[in-house]
Amino acid sequence: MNTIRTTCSYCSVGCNFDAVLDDQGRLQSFRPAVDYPVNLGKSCPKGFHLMSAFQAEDRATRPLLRDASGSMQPVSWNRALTVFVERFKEIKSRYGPEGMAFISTGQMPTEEMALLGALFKFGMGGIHGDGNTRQCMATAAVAYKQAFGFDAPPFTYKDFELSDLLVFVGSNATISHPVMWNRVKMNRRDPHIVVVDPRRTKTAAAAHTHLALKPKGDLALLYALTHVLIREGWVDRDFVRDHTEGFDELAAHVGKYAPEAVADTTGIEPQAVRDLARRIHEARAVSFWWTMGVNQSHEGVRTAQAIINICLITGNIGRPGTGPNSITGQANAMGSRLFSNTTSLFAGYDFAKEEDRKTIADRLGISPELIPDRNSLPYHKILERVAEGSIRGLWIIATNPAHSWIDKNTLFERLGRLDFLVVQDLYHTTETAVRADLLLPAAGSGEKSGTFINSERRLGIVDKIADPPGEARTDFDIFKAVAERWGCGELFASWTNPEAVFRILQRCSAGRPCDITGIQGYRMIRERGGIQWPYPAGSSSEDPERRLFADGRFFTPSGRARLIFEDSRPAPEELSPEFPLVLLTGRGTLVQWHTQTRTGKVAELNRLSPENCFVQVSPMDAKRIGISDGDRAEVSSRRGSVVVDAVISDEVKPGEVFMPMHYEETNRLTYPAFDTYSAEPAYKHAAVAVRPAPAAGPAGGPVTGGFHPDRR
Ligand SMILES: Nc1nc2c(c(=O)[nH]1)N[C@H]1C(S)=C(S)[C@@H](COP(=O)(O)OP(=O)(O)OC[C@H]3O[C@@H](n4cnc5c(=O)[nH]c(N)nc54)[C@H](O)[C@@H]3O)O[C@H]1N2
Ligand SMILES: Nc1nc2c(c(=O)[nH]1)N[C@H]1C(S)=C(S)[C@@H](COP(=O)(O)OP(=O)(O)OC[C@H]3O[C@@H](n4cnc5c(=O)[nH]c(N)nc54)[C@H](O)[C@@H]3O)O[C@H]1N2
Ligand code: SF4
Ligand SMILES: [Mo]
Repeated sequence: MNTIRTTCSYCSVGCNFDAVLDDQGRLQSFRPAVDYPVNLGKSCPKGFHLMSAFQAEDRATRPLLRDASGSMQPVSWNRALTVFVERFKEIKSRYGPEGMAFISTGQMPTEEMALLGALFKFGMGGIHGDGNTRQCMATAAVAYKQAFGFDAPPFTYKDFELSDLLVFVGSNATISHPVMWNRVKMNRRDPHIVVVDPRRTKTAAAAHTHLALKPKGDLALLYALTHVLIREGWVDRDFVRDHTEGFDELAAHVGKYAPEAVADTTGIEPQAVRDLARRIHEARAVSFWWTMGVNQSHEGVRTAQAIINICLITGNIGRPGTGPNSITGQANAMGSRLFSNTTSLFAGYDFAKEEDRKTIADRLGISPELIPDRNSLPYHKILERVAEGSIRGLWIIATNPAHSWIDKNTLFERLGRLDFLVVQDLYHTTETAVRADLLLPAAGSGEKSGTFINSERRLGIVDKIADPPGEARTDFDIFKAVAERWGCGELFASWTNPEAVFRILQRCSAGRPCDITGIQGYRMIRERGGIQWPYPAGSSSEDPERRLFADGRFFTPSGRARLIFEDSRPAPEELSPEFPLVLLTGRGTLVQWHTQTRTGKVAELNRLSPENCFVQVSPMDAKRIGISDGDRAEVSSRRGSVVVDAVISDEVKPGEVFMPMHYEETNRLTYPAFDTYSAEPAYKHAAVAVRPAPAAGPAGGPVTGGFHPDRR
C-alpha cells in the first residue's frame, strides 16, 4: 500500500486528500486529509469524487485533427505537433505576433501555467494571452494592486474563527466554499454574521442578518456605511494617519451617501445601515469576505475598494479576525495571478517596465529582448480582435468559454472566424472542444504533479495518483513538446520537470511581496501542510497560519494604503417593459463545478443536482406571469431566448430571477458589460423577461434547454 497526498483541483479552498493505492497502483480509497491545516479531515462531495471524473468515457485519449470533410480524426502526437507549429508559424508570419493568442486557466498547477506563459511569450514570440481568471478574480487583483501596491489578499483561514463580525458580500460560501464555511462554524466567539446578497441564498439563510439589497446596490451601500462610520467618528484615527492616504478626500466623497439618500438605490432601510455601522464600531475584530457578487460587476473594482476602505479606516486589517478578504474561485487562480505571465510578468512584475523585464530576463537567464514590452489585451479585447479578423490563431487551455463566456452567442461566431483553433482539455466533448481544429488530450490533476496556491496564499502539492489514459499527456509535457517543435526548446533546457520550474519561479519571486525563496522544495511544502507566501529565504516561521500587514506597511511607494473611490453608476443594461426582470447568475449547487465537464461525469454528484437548466422566479412574479413550479418557462433577453424549468422560490425577490451557470443556456442571455479597470465580465446583471414556454418549440424559435451535452 502506498499513500499519496494531493490537493483538490476544484475550488480555491485547497483541501488535501490522501489517496491509498494498492501494490498494483490501483486506487483503494480517497479521503480528506485529517492533519492538513486547511480542511482538517473535512471536504465536500466534489473533492471526494475528484478521481472519478477522470475515468469518463469521453476522455480525450488521442490528438484529434479536423479533416477536409470537417470531421475530427485521431492523429499521432507527431502529426499534431507538426500541424500546431506549422499553422501558428504561418499565422505569425502573415499577421505578426499579434495574430495569435492563448486563453488559459486557474485550474492547472503553477509550474504548467508558468511554462505556458514563458513558451508563448518568450519562445513563440506572442503577446496576447489571458486566462479564465479574468472572468473571476481580475477585479480583486486590480483592487488590491491599486490599494495595497500588490495583489495581496491579506488573510488566513484562521481569521474565520477569530472574527467577531463577519460580513459576506456577494459570496455564497456555503455552496461555493463549503469547507471555509466550516471554519466559520468553528468560531467560538459567538460572532455576528451578515450576508449582503440580493438573494436569500443558503448562506444568507444561515446568517444573523441578511441585507437583501437591490442588484448592484453594493457601492452605494458601502459608501453609506462609510458615511455613517465617519460621521459618527467611528474611525481608527491613528491607523488612518499612519498607514493610509486619501482619507479627507474619501470623507468628502461619501458626504452625499447618507443612508437615506441612497435607500432607493440600495433597497436597504437606513436603520439597517446604521446598525451595521454600529456593529463594525463595537466589534473587536471585523472581517469582510467578498466573491463574485462584487467582482463580476461594471464597477467591481471600486466596490471591492469600498470594502477595503471600510477595513482601513476602522483599523480592521493585519490583526487576527480582520481584513478586507477576497475569496478566490478556482483551485489555482492565485497561482495564475502571480505566475502565469498573463496580466503581469512573473511574480507581479510589469511587462511595460524595462527594469522589470531586465530583472526577470536575468533571473531566467534569457535575453530581455525576448520579453514583450507591453501587457496582453484582456480576454474580451482578444475576442474583439478575433471578430475583426486580426487575431487568427487561438489556443485554449483548460477552460470552456463556449459555455462560460458572457453573451456566448457572439463567441460562437467569433470562434468560427479563426483560421486555427486549438483546444487542450481532458475531454473531447466540451462545448469548446467540439469547435476545435486541433484537440490536444491533456492529463488531469490526479495524473500529474505541481503546486496550487489557495485563497489564503497557501502553496499546496498536487501529486500524481494515476496515469493519464491512452496517449493523453500532462500539460507540462505538451508545452515542452511544443517548445521543441517550435525550435525554442533550448530556452527551456533547465525547465526539466515541475519541481525544476518551481525553483525557477522561486528565483523570480526573490525580494517581491510574494517571495518564496525560503521554501526548500516540494518536500518542505508536503511536510509543513502547505506554506503560505511570503516565505523568503531565512524564514523560520513554522506558524501554519500567517496574515499580511501586521506592521501596517503596504507595498505602495509610500508604504501607505490608498483609499480609492468613485461615484456609483447604474448597471449598463436598462430594464424595460419588454425585459422587466434582472437576471442574476452564479453557482447553483454544491455538487456541480462550472460547466459540468468534470462533475457532470460523476453519477453520485448528478443524483444531487437538477439535470435541466432552471430559472428561479419569486412567487409574486410567477403568479403574474402565470407559471407554476416545474413548468417550462421561456427566458428571453435582448440576446435571445432559452426554455428551461421554472423553480418558484422566495430565494429571489420580485423583479429578480436567478439562473445557475452550470448549464449552457445561461450565457446565451447574459449582457456583455465589463468592469472599467479590471475588464472582468459583469455576469450578474442582465435585463430579461420570463413567460410560459410556447407549447412546442417552433422552428427558429427559442433554444430549448435540455440535457447538458456531457451529462449522462
Ligand atoms: N459548488 C461550486 N463551488 C464553486 C464553483 C462551482 O462552480 N461550484 N466555482 C468556484 C469559482 S471559480 C468561483 S469564482 C466561486 C464563486 O463563488 P461565489 O461568488 O460565492 O458564487 P456566485 O454564485 O457566482 O456568486 C455569489 C453571489 O453573488 C450574488 N450576487 C449577484 N448580484 C449581486 C450584487 O449585485 N451584489 C451582491 N452583493 N451580490 C450579488 C448572487 O446572488 C450569488 O449568491 O465559487 C467557487 N466554488
Ligand atoms: N453566467 C455566468 N457565467 C460565468 C460565471 C457566473 O457566475 N455566471 N462565473 C465565471 C467564473 S467565476 C469562472 S471561473 C468561469 C469558469 O469557466 P470555465 O473555465 O470555462 O469552466 P470549467 O468548466 O471549469 O472549464 C475548465 C475546463 O478545463 C478542463 N480541465 C480541467 N483540468 C484540466 C487540466 O489540468 N488540463 C487541461 N488541459 N484541461 C483541464 C475541464 O475539462 C474543462 O473543460 O465561468 C465564468 N462564467
Ligand atoms: S471545498 Fe473545494 S477544495 Fe475542498 S473538497 Fe470541496 S471543491 Fe475541493
Ligand atoms: Mo471563478
